[in-house]
Amino acid sequence: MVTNLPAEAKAKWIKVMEARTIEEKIKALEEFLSAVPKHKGTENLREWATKRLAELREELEERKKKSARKGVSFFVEKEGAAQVVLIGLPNSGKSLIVHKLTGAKTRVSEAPFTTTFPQVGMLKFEDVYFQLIDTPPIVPGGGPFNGRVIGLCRNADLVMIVLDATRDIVSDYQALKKELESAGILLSKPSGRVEIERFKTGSGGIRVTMLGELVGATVDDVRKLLSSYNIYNAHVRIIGRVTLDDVEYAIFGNVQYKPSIILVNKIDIGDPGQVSRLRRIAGDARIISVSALTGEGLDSIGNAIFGELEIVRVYTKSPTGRVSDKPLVLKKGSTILDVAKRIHKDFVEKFGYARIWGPSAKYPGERVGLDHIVMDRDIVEIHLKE
Ligand SMILES: Nc1nc2c(ncn2[C@@H]2O[C@H](COP(=O)(O)OP(=O)(O)O)[C@@H](O)[C@H]2O)c(=O)[nH]1
Ligand SMILES: [Mg+2]
Repeated sequence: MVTNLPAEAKAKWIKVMEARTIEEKIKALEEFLSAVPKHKGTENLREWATKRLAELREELEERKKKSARKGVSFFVEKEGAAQVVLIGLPNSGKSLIVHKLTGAKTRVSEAPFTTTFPQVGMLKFEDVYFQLIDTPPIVPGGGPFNGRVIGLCRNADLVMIVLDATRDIVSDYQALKKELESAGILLSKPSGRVEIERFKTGSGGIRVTMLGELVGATVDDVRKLLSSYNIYNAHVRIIGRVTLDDVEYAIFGNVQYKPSIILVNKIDIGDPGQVSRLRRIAGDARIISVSALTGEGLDSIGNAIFGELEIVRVYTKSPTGRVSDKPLVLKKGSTILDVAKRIHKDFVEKFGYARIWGPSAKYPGERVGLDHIVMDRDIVEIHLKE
């Protein structure tokens, strides 16, 4: 159901979009929320806006503390091939898992809420590193760290959900999933996606590119919806199957898909029989049974992360022959153009041709252009124009 917001609320949302500082954003969001009428159609939106407000307030607190040098920041700068955030209820074993996988000195304890700050470690997988982040617990329905931990998830490349096999893993998983979803983080791939690129100036109007289909709505409906939010110049991309609701959510920018992996921990003492029940409700999420205590199952985590991230490794080779031993890590579907950009900003302009060895090459040393799609373990040699 489209939210059917009154013009007043839409005008307030425009203020939210225009807010520059975090303080302005908080104030604008508060005013927006009070202008949103309470009915079934706005329920998700109100819940999302309330959570976003809580996150922003916590972030503001965080910044104040930081500037007063009283505390450590929750934000973690990305390092390595990907950032993976481990989340879970208190005592599920997050800290012990991160310690076992990375050697990081996390705080492990029987007492809940032992971890109060993100703790970072690097997990080596073949020739790449993943950054793992141990976090304070999430408490479904409301806990002191929920907002900030969810903020970490928003920024991460992958979320690892740690469940405790001595508890009811199905209901714990559902509770965590709900907590993330109501904050706009989806764990299952949506059937479609909307991208809205707004232009502040110019008079290009609303351009809609269809890379999929609009279900139960027309392009004209999209235009009308956007103009009701005072958006008159924008490029909208419809990817996959998309409803008018999805377009409205894209205006709010509030839903985002995150790849995830489920770890069923404490399998040494828990009930392994529950895993098949979890599998039935967890869609296509990958589930790994582990014991942080005995080490069982931990070996397969690196490979699972790699597979879930849909990344490829490409090794560059100089025309004189040396192949780099450190790969470039790129999204699946990347091309020679992306490789060239990564090596040097001038490489695209000066690009002549590339030679390629490995899985994507028809024959070793095949000569290819900028649009050639690379595959995992390719070796690429770029030749510049004379
Ligand atoms: N038997 C068993 N105990 C575990 C396992 N993983 C963690 N624990 C214990 O569970 C408690 C909580 O672990 P911790 O890593 O601090 O959990 P966190 O709160 O999620 O970070 C500690 O007493 C751990 O020793 C496991 O796989 N098996
Ligand atoms: Mg912990």
